[in-house]
Parts: sequence; structure tokens; C-alpha cells
Amino acid sequence: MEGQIIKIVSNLYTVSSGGNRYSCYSRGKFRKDKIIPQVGDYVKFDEKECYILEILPRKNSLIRPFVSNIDQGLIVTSVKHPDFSSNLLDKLIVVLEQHQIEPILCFSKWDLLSDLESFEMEKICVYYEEIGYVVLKNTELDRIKELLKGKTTVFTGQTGAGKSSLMNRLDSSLQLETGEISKALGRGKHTTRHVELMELYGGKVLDTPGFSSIDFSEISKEEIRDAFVEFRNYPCPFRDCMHQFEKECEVKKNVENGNILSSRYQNYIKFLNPKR
Ligand SMILES: Nc1nc2c(ncn2[C@@H]2O[C@H](COP(=O)(O)OP(=O)(O)OP(=O)(O)O)[C@@H](O)[C@H]2O)c(=O)[nH]1
Ligand SMILES: [Mg+2]
Ligand SMILES: [Zn+2]
Repeated sequence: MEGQIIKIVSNLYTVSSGGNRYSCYSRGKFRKDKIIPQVGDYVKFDEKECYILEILPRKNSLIRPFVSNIDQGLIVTSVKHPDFSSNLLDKLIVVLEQHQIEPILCFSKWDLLSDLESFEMEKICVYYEEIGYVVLKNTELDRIKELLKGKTTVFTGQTGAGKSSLMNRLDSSLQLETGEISKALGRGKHTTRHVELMELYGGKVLDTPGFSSIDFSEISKEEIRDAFVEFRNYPCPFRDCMHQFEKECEVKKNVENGNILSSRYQNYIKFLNPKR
């Protein structure tokens, strides 16, 4: 039979198949071949002997969190408390784009903004929408449910942004632990620790501990550049332009004239030069 690994606890693998769950062990062979089964893996398994026989080719594979075959990433981004961080949002978009995971931008905590603040925030949202991303608020539950159908979705975003709260509102039976964020530090402590795919609205979702530190060391500069999707709208005379030191750069021109959001370009330069 074929199924998808939805949970791993030490050497016990929970495989979901046709609406049923099977507890399986893995074969010694995997260890010998240095294959480490991941949550998200599609597998062939023997339902009688309860063994995983084979791991099917992966569409993608992440290290942190340790999961595979993710279709889309719902980036929960708080607009306040913790304060909106364009840097973190753009970082998560880069990481998802690098792994061919479709980013969905979900902004939380609008209720904490003043009218003026939400006016400013809306402008930023419109920009991300215009460059091609699905942008929504964490109150738009029906839209979110619709997007989850038939997909494996990772919920990601800063700790305390409201990922687990949102999942609980989508399905109250999940009863995920949520955390009151520490007011003194202005940031939450991680309340989500283990990795499990949960079935939700005809799809599968994964709540991850907030990515607190993302390592760019495994991403090439070209991959970072290509993850800023709107740059492609402004072809430069020099084909492999990094949009940094080059003269006659269309991207830089369009940052200056306001077509490209300046925070996006600034974050791009920061990601290219992580030590500065
Ligand atoms: N005001 C307000 N508070 C929210 C909203 N969404 C979540 N919260 C609160 O924010 C806090 C953190 O929410 P969690 O759901 O635990 O955050 P998380 O993203 O799962 O955090 P980690 O598991 O640590 O990564 C909780 O106290 C929630 O009640 C929102 O839209 N508005
Ligand atoms: Mg959580
Ligand atoms: Zn350029």
C-alpha cells in the first residue's frame, strides 16, 4: 500500500493511507543506505507486517523543520506584538521559494493596530499581492480552508505570531498549545516542539516551531536573487546581474522610482551579505 508519513516518534512511523492510520517500523536497510524517513514522505508499506518498504521520490525536503513534500507554506506574520518584520517575512519567502514551496502570506493581529497603522500595513500587503502572492488575514478562515484542500501545507512564521491559534480556530479538535507571549521580551517562547502532519479540510497541515534562526549558508546568492520574484519583471542589460554593484541595473532603477518596495531590496542586499 501507499501512504504518507504523518508522524514519527523515535522509530515508530504513523502512516496515513485512505483515511486510515497505520503504525509502522522502518527497515534497517534505510539506515544502511543513510535514508532518514521524514514526516511528509510518501511511502510504500506492508500493512500486515507494519513495515515501511520504500520511500518514494521527494518533491522537496527541508532540514528545519525536518519534513518533505510540502506544497505550500502559510507564513503567519504578525503586524504587531511581535512587531511586523519585513526582514523575517522576506527571509521565509526566500526559504520557501528555494524549496519550490508556494508561499501564502497570512497576516495576524490586525486588531492590535490603530487605523493609521493598518492603513500603512495595507499598502505593504497590496505590494505582496501585486507581485503574485496570495495575501490574507488570519480572520479569513473560509479562504484559508479553501487553500488547504488537497495540499500539504506548512504553517510557519515567527514565534508568537499565532500559527497554533489559527490552526485551533480552523479546527477546535486540534487543541494545539498556544502561548501567551512574553511582554517583557516582546517575543514568545516556543510552545510548539514536535513535528506532525494533521489532516485538515481535505489537506494536511504542519505546525512548526517558529523558525527563529534561518541559515542562509546553504543558499547560493543566485538562489536568493531568484527568490525575489518581482525582480524578474525588470530585466537588466547584464543577464546575470546581481542588482548590487552593477551599473545600468533595471532593478535598482525601479527601487528608486518606487516600483519595487525599498524594504524588499534592502532585505535582499542584507541576505546577500549576511555578515555585514
Ligand atoms: N490580538 C491577537 N492575538 C493573537 C492573534 N492570533 C494569536 N494571538 C495570540 O498570540 C499568542 C501566540 O499565539 P500562538 O498561536 O501560540 O503562536 P505560535 O505562532 O504558534 O507560536 P510558536 O508556537 O511559539 O511558534 C497567543 O496568546 C494568542 O492568543 C490575533 O489575531 N490577535
Ligand atoms: Mg505554536
Ligand atoms: Zn540588475
